[in-house]
Amino acid sequence: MADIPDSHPRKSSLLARAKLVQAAAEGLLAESAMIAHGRGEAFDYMLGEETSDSAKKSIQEAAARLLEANNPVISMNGNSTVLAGKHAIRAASIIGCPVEVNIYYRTEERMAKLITTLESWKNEIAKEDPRANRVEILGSEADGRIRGLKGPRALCSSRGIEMADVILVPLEDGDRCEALINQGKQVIAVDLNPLSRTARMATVTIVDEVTRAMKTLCEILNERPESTNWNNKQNLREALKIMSQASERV
Ligand code: PTJ
Repeated sequence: MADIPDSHPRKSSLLARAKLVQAAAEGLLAESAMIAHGRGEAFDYMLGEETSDSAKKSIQEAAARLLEANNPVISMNGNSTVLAGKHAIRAASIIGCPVEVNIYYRTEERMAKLITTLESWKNEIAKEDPRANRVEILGSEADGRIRGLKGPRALCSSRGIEMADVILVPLEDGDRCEALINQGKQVIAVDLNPLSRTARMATVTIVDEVTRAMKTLCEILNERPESTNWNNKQNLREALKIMSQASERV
């Protein structure tokens, strides 16, 4: 990994890029992963590359809903696994839920590599926190279906996404988010673009960079918050307001 001094103002952004470049070379990512990440970076610039107060509130709501759920699950794709896979396992250890690898551009090779990566991080984390031993990494048995979708995008685990009532899906696509909502599930999305279809369709949208959001989620889960009467439109408007105030930083 690149040797970047701590004083470099763009250190975390450069480290994230280096991780993605390495993961792409190892075959973990979709071909368009970098395009998606670049779009995210542009929105993050507008946010000042920090977790806003309104994003913190959405993370609190997400934590509460995951803790109150009967069958919660954390769904991970290529980018989110590489950037925040360890935090996902830590969060799942606290919630007591599985992590499911579920990717948009599905190949059996990528599925296997992502599952192996998460399994090895799980074993590492379990040395400090034995609760991680109980976190199941699902995805290899595609024995469930997301109704309303066709082809490989509909595949999921019957013990994960198919039976879940609350799903945390970082970097989801709009169609799948809509299909999950249509099945009466609560979808918690992490998406830096507050105008994406996913952001607008989700029950709770965390407009924040996935690494920061998942780290903050782990901290907030330990505070055991309670859910509220959440207004997601208002939440998205607050994110857009922060972005529109970026002109004040010029
Ligand atoms: O691993 P796969 O096969 O599931 O494919 C993953 C990608 C990301 C390539 C696929 O899901 C995709 O094409 O995604 P989109 O439709 O480009 O959407 C990605 C969304 O995530 C965009 O709205 C971005 O703004 C947002 N985004 C990108 N990077 C980050 C992010 N949001 C939070 N944190 C990020 N680091």
